[in-house]
Amino acid sequence: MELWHAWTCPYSQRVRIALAEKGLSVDEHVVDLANKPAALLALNPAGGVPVLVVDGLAIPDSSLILQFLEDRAPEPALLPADPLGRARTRLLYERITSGLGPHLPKLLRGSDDEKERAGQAVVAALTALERDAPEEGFLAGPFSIADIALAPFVARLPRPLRPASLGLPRLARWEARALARPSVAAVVGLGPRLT
Ligand SMILES: N[C@@H](CCC(=O)N[C@@H](CS)C(=O)NCC(=O)O)C(=O)O
Repeated sequence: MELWHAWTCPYSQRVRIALAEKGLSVDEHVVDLANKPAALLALNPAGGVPVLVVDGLAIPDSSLILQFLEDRAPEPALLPADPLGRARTRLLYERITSGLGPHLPKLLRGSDDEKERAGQAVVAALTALERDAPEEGFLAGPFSIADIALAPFVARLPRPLRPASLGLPRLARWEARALARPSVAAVVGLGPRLT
């Protein structure tokens, strides 16, 4: 398998965390998004990362890649075994992705006005997540794709928008547990900054 990714792209980081959890190795192609190689555009004309290439099939989206990895290597599982638990976990994953994902680029690179509005949206999304966050363990019980979705986003937030600064105690404790997990620490804590 080949993975095209950018070090600081949270969606690429999701895939790298899942690969580490499952003990799978890939040939890595690190992309500078400001200077996309033609080979990436051939695989994904939209030019985005991550892209996982398996036996000639290019899978150009982190959610689809995580689903493929779960099918290819079901153990250790990143989804609960029961259908309802799987549905709950996937709903949480989608809520995290749609609640935070669109705001991060604006928070990091937007105008002052965009930053302000993105910050408010992030506070609203994290405050809503706090209501459902567990006292212990991970977001859906055992470590899962929901934690993999949220950890790279939270790790990129400026300190005033991190759960502890916002007075969200359950999410703050979750953050400490999630970022200390070896697969997460290795991916969100290290690496040259390209984007
Ligand atoms: N829905 C995609 C989103 C991926 C995404 O937004 N990737 C960004 C980098 S973090 C990207 O490649 N943007 C295109 C660009 O910068 O041209 C996924 O989940 O994989």
